[in-house]
Amino acid sequence: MRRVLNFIGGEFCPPASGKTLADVDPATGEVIAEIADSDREDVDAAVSAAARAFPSWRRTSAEERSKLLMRLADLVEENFDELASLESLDNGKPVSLARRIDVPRAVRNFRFFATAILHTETKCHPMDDGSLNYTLRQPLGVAGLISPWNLPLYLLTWKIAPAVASGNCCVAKPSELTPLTANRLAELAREAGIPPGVINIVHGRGAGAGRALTSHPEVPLISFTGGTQTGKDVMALAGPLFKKVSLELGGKNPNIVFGDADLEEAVAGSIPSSFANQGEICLCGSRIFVERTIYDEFLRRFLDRTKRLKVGDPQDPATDVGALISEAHLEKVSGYVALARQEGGEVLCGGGRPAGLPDRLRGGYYLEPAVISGLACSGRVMQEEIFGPVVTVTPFDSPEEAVAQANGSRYGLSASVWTRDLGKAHRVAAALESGTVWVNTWLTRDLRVPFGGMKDSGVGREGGFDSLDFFTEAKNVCVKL
Ligand code: TXE
Repeated sequence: MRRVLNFIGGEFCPPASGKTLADVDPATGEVIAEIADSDREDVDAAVSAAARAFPSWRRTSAEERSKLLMRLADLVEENFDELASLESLDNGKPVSLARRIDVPRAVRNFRFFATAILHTETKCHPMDDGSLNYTLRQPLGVAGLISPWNLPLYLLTWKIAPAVASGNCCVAKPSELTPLTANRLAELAREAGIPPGVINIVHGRGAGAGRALTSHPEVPLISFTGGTQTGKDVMALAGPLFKKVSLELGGKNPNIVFGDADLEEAVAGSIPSSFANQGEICLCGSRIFVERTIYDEFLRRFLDRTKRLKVGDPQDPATDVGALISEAHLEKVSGYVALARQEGGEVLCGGGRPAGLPDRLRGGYYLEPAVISGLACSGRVMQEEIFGPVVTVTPFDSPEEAVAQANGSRYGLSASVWTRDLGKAHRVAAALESGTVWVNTWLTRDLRVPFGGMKDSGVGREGGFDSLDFFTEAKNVCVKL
């Protein structure tokens, strides 16, 4: 049985309490690892190690920090196959997806920020009397990084890379449901020669290690990705301590298909935006709105493709949809399919357990991708984040109606718009209440752009120089001449 220990000050160590949690393979329901169930004492030790490493790390030249992070990126790449298969094992996602998205993105995260810090600029504000104001951007100290289970290594490195590249040391708390790639990353960080204490990883539950980190007085900054409800708790704990906080929370994203869209492309693009990673991506377009003129034809083609998706063994390279993260989550997602029926919706396909799974997968958490129509936009199924392979389809008659339906949500993370009319695309994009709008695409990510949500989808923006701004403090120096 694998043992996942904390990584503090460059050493692997068990939690002070000796307590552990079971890590379960979602594909089979079997326990695959025993992980540290850390609490305040462990977080204190990790924060102390980070604080000890900080004075030297902040003085380390940007060139040297860059070199070390590039080495870490190379090591992640050299261990590509192992990391992809660990991610699939731990999360239940298809290994093909981990190979296509998760691991390559982890490599890019390190390379992107390792090189970005070599190209920073700062502002100077000269005054009429000749005095000069210039802005220093300086690291804050110990960054607290809390990441979820859906894109474990991808989102963990999205936080670690800019935090340490800009001169902070960090204490990261990965999700207790998916600790394996974080643990491997700790080994690789040591191998890359990242000095002890610069990257610390504490495993355990949100209520224990997560809250201890969020409320730690020596951690001036928290970057959190996870559920909206948890985000409220993080904000409530961090607020009175005046921490800098960035929250990437849930989504209930609209996917709007206009009658003049390239229908085949819109259908093909709507399949991954609905079901990639079992629908467990905060950016998934879980509410599809289709112009009535093409509604029937869109639905026919979309259902046809959905039914052809291969649900099953995440380690099989041919699998499109793997297992949901946990039994509790499967119950939650299935509960929404039942609720959709109660709310008067029609489940056009899926929503049940796939037939014909091999014996080995009997205990796993599988759900056939579900397409639901006939729901009111104000009902719970169309308002609450389901975070599974469940999508709703709703007709609309005008751009104004599409925008009103799309914006009729407390979330505002991302949106997709499919149309050949460029003017309409711009107008609709400007009117949508969401942090990202994709036109004729989904999940096309440029790491330089601001990324984050409006409304209940979060606070703050990360990505590119927004990340480097977040992980540094601006200091104005005024020189009287
Ligand atoms: O996430 P949590 P959960 C959504 C999705 C999902 C729901 C709950 O709808 O069904 O959130 O998922 C740590 N203080 N998303 O419960 O709890 C936790 O240990 C500090 C959307 O798994 O938000 C983990 O490391 N930390 C999302 C991380 O927070 C706490 C991705 C996220 O866990 C904590 C995941 C606390 N009080 C779920 N409680 C996205 N936007 O991508 C938990 N944690």
